[in-house]
Amino acid sequence: MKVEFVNFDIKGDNRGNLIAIEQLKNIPFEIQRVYYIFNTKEGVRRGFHAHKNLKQMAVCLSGSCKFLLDDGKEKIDEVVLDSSQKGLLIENMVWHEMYDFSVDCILLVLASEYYNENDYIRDYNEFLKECKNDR
Ligand code: T46
Repeated sequence: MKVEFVNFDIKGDNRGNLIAIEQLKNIPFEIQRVYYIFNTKEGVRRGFHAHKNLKQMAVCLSGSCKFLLDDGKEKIDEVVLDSSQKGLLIENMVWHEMYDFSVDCILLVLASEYYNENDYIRDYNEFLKECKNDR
């Protein structure tokens, strides 16, 4: 599985930095929803699901966290997100878990669809079955 990062251009000057995020420009989908995860307690692991259709871009605006990514064929245990200049693309049908959140972590997520619980696959065996059906 290819881990796809997008590097955002910094519009920096002597006052500091600015990054602009634009749908279908540096984000490869139309953005319907934005959410962010912060104040995550020590030792917490989140996620444990895949999405049937949703595509997402995760950006760690502050601090750091790690992702586990699994496309049903290959599992990558540790993808580190520790830069506000870098987005991690999470395609649909990728099982993901997030862990090792630093206390100051603010994880911004841009999503291609509105929130829809029916889009979640929360059972790992069901996820593997769906992956096989897709092939
Ligand atoms: C994902 C990873 C990276 C809403 O009401 N609206 C929303 O847009 C979202 C994302 C969540 N919620 C509610 C549903 C739960 O009651 O917020 C609560 C926490 O959501 P969840 O347990 O799904 O959080 P994570 O961290 O396990 O997963 C989230 C996203 O839900 C998911 O799509 O890919 O972050």
